[in-house]
Amino acid sequence: MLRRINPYLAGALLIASLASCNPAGKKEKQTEGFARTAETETLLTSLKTMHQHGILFGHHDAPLYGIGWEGDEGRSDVKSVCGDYPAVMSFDLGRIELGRDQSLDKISFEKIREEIIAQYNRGGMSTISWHLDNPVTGGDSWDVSDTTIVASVLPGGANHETFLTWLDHVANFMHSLTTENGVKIPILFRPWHEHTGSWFWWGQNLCTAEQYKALWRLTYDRLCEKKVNNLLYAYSPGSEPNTPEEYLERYPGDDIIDLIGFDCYQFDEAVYEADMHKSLRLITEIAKSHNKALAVTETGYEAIPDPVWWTETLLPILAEYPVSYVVVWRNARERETHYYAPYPGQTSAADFVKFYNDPKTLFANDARELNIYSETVR
Ligand code: BMA
Repeated sequence: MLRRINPYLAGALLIASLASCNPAGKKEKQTEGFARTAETETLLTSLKTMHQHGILFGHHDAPLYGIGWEGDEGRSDVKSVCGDYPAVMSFDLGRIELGRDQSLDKISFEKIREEIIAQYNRGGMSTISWHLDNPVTGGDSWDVSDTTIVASVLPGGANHETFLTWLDHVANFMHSLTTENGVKIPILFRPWHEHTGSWFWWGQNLCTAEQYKALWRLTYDRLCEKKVNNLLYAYSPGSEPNTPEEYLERYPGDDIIDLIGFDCYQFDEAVYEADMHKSLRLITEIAKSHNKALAVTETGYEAIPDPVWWTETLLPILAEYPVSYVVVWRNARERETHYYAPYPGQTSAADFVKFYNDPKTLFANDARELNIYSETVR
């Protein structure tokens, strides 16, 4: 937890954030007069320098539901345990592409929009993933019955036009994320994740590297064309890559990607620790040479059976690297053991309070204190 900001550090950060907003810094993302909002650029600077303060803690679907509850106003399992909201909230847009009102996890997109606005107003940030349906079979993201899906949505493919309408639903949602004063809320968008495995229709064995990169380019270009100017973009493979070459094999390009990360879950502790260190070493090196922010975009230990997992497994690993944030996955109210954050009375709850009290971890109040969207204050 951050208790106070070092004034020397604050000065250095101010200079860093001003530098990032000069025209040269912005040039990367300018496509014919189109530029991202100043708050979005500042959030990127904040993420790049966040490790000097600590690690933002995040939880997927945090304010929407938890163990034994759904839709309660102002509630989050993390907050019930430690008294503060996560600094990062992760949400998913799966099924928005179909024009539906509810996500694949049966949450209304209107509610997600409200919670993203609330999270911004309390000084925290939001990231969005997209478990979209399979556009050919009508199955879900995990329908890997066909290896021609990615090719079919690219220019010239049979489903290209339909897919553009899917991207437009995403664009409309991103545009709708504005405060009552009309401020566009910056979002870290994380589509096409875990592609180094083969469980999603955009995965490793389901398309070529060129097709995967073209899918990213199409996504990015369409959203730019629709003037979506409040997005940062995250590249988020699994922990499969062992070398920089493997990690970058399907990397869409420095002009698209702002933050690099990976998804990695604990099953066996020794394997988890080895994979986390390997992947963190890799992205630390790549983030430095490519000037990107870095994060652990998804992690966790399902049902957290280890009472000291937070302070004896997760935190010691993260503390060795310049990580901006870490997100643990959702506390599903509909799948009994599918939860990744503690709730009151859960085995690891006391250890989570210790984790929260550690100066290295940052929650929503810390994010507000750090003013992650405002260069003048930073
Ligand atoms: C997965 C699981 C699914 C869920 C999906 C999107 O990892 O939690 O139950 O539908 O994420 O949130």
